[in-house]
Amino acid sequence: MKKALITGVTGQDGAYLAELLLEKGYEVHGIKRRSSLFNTSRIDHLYQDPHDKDIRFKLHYGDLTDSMNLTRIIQEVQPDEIYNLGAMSHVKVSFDTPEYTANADAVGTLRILEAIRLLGLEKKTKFYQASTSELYGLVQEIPQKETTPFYPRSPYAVAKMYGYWITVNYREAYNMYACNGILFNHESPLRGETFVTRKITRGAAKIALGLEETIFLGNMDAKRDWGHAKDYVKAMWLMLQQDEAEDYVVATGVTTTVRDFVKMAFGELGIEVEFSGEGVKEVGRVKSCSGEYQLPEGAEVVKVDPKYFRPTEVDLLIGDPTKAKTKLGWELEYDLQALVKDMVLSDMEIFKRDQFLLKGGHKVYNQYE
Ligand code: NDP
Ligand code: GDR
Repeated sequence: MKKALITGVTGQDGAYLAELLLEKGYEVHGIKRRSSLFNTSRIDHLYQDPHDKDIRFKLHYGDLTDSMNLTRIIQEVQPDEIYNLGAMSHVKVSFDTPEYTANADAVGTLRILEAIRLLGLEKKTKFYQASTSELYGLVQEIPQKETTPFYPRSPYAVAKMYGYWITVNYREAYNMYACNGILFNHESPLRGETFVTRKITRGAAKIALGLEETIFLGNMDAKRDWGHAKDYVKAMWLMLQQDEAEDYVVATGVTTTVRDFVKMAFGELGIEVEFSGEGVKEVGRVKSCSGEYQLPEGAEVVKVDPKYFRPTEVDLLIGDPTKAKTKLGWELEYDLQALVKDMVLSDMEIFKRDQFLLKGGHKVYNQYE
C-alpha cells in the first residue's frame, strides 16, 4: 500500500486530495495545526478513529514553521509521496503578515525538501509543491504557460517563488523526484470564505434568502482563470505518477472578471444583476427576478469597498494547460458554469439551515470579511 503525506490536509485542496488518495487505496497521513477549536470540518467525513485497527487516514499535529516536527513525521511515516499544500494562502493577508508568510510558504517548503534529503529518502519519496499562477503576477505574456517569466506581486507570491525554485533546485542538485504544479485559481464548495468566489456565492445565497442585503467587494475588474478543485487535485496526483519529475501549468484556459462571476452566481438563483458606475462608485443592482427568489428591482446587492483593494494587484490570469493535457492526460470535468452552480447550491443549503434556525428564534452568527 502506498503512503502519502499531505501538509495542509485541513484546507480545500487537502480535503479533496485526501479523498482521492483514499479512493485509490493509499494510506493517507495529514498534518494539521493545533488550534483552539476543531479545524477539521473539511475532512471530518474521512475521519477514522485512531483506536480502530487498520485505519488508512491518520492525522499528525505539525507546522511548516517547525523543522524538527516535520522531520520526525516524515521519518515516522516514510511516505512514498509528499504533497506540500500547507501555506498561508491568502494574497491580501500576506501584505499584513509578510514575514510569517515567507516562513511558512517559502522556508516551509525548504524544510520538507531538506528533511527528505537528511533522512536519505531522495530515491523513495516523491514531492509535490503547490505552486501558483500568482507567480506570473504582472502580465508578461498571455496565456501563461510553463515558460512564461514570473513577476510576483505580493509577499505571498514572492514566498511561493522561493518554494518553486527550491523545488527545482533540489530536483537538479539531488536528483529528487520533485514537481511544481503551477495551479491557477480553483474553487469549490469547500473554498475558504474570504476568497472572492466563495464570498460571492455565500453573499448571493444569503441575499436570496433575505439574510443579507449587500456584498462588499474590491477590484471588480480582476480577471481569473477559475477551475474546480476536484479536477485540480487529480492533476497533482498525476504529476507524481510520471517517469520524470516536471513542472506543469494547470488551468482551464478561460478567464472571467469578478463582475461576471457575480452575475453568474446570482443568475443561478434566477436573479439578474446589472452594474453601473466605475471604481469605488460601481454598484450591482437587481434588474429582474425570474424564479423563486424575488428581490425588489434596483436593490443594491453589490458595492465596492476599497479596503479590499490590494497594494499591488494581479490584473489578468489565463493559463495554457496544453502540457498537462497532453503529457498527463489530465481532463476537466467542470466548466465555470458547473463550478458556480456547485458552489451556489451548496451555500444555499448552508443558509437555508441558518434561515430555519432564525425562524425558530435561534441566533446565527456570521463573519464578514
Ligand atoms: P487553504 O487556505 O484552503 O488551505 C491551506 C492549508 O494550509 C490549511 O490546511 C492550513 O491549516 C494549512 N496551513 C497554513 N499554515 C500552515 C502552517 N504554518 N503549517 C502547517 N499547515 C499550515 O488553501 P488551498 O487548499 O486553497 O490551497 C492549497 C495550496 O495550494 C496552498 O499552498 C495554496 O497556496 C496553493 N494554491 C492554491 C490555489 C487555489 O486556487 N486554491 C491555486 C494555486 C496554489 P488551517 O486549516 O489550520 O488553517
Ligand atoms: P487570489 O484569490 O488572490 O487570486 O489568490 P482571491 O479570490 O482572494 O482574489 C481574486 C481576485 O478577486 C479580487 N477581489 C477580491 N478578493 C477577495 N479575496 N475579496 C474581495 O472582496 C474581492 N473583491 C475583488 C482580488 O483583488 C483578486 O484580484 C488565490 C489563492 O487561492 C492563492 O493561494 C492562489 O495561489 C491563487 O488564487 C492562484
